[in-house]
Amino acid sequence: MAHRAGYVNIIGLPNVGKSTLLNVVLGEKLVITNPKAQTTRHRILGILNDEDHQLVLSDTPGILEPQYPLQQSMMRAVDEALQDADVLLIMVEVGQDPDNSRGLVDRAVRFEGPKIVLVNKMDTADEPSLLAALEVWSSVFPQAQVVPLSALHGFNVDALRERLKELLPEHPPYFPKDELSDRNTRFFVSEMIREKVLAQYRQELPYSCEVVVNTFEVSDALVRIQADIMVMREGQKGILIGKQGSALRRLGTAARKDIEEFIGVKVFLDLKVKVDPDWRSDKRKLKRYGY
Ligand SMILES: Nc1nc2c(ncn2[C@@H]2O[C@H](COP(=O)(O)OP(=O)(O)OP(=O)(O)O)[C@@H](O)[C@H]2O)c(=O)[nH]1
Ligand SMILES: [Mg+2]
Repeated sequence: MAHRAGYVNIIGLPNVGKSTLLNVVLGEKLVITNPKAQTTRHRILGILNDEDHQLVLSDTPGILEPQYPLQQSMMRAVDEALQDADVLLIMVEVGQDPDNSRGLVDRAVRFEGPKIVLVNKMDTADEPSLLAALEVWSSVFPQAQVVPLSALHGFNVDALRERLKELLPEHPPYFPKDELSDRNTRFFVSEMIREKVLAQYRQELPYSCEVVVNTFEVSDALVRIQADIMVMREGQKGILIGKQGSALRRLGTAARKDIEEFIGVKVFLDLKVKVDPDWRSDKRKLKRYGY
């Protein structure tokens, strides 16, 4: 059998379940997910390999109207994913109104290759609203297959994975067959720390944070990691650290456990909080942080 390989890129509004889908298709918790919108800030590849297939899935940031340079970079990541997709997965959630999804619809209609609309979170809807959603999205994208899905509960995921393999073009692998992502361990470590910031703090604080891993040293059966959490204001630094450092300690413990599980060795994690008022808008800094 000829080898099949290709890029399957997931786009959608914030918080519809794109990252959850990438993880469940891979069968591995690779990317971070959270009930807050704008969890994903980069395009991240997750690679599913078997003997005859290489499915290169792209997670992307949720589509929004950018307000500052970080968000502009996030939208560039989306537009890049539209350029190289072999198959486009357009993810929406039950109850989403196409009229309030212009950024998504306008981008997706221009894509000429095979596309599938995934109506996610079907577990939250009754049958009439699910049927109505399928009908609405079929009229927006008459060329696309429209399928209901629950990424969280795995409903329809196996069928989707098999369908995607069929849609892949004949092509040799793009990446070594033992690779799971284009991103390195440091990247995933910084994301795991950021996930705990999203989980532990409210309102705009997570949106003002960036995590930078400065050192990652392997010594015997231990990895020593030093990372900075960047915030935009002094007040945010105080909140992040908490009374006598209690909040930061809780964050560090939670992040360390996830990192240990991810890399499979004991971790010593040293977190520092720094104030940098303009990291989200300074193009040079954004570049340094990988945006
Ligand atoms: N009920 C239900 N919740 C889901 C489903 N899929 C994802 N979620 C939840 O929706 C929230 C957002 O999921 P994410 O995967 O982070 O969404 P995203 O589209 O990647 O979000 P951004 O990165 O912010 O654009 C999380 O709380 C998920 O657990 C689903 O099928 N059903
Ligand atoms: Mg995401």
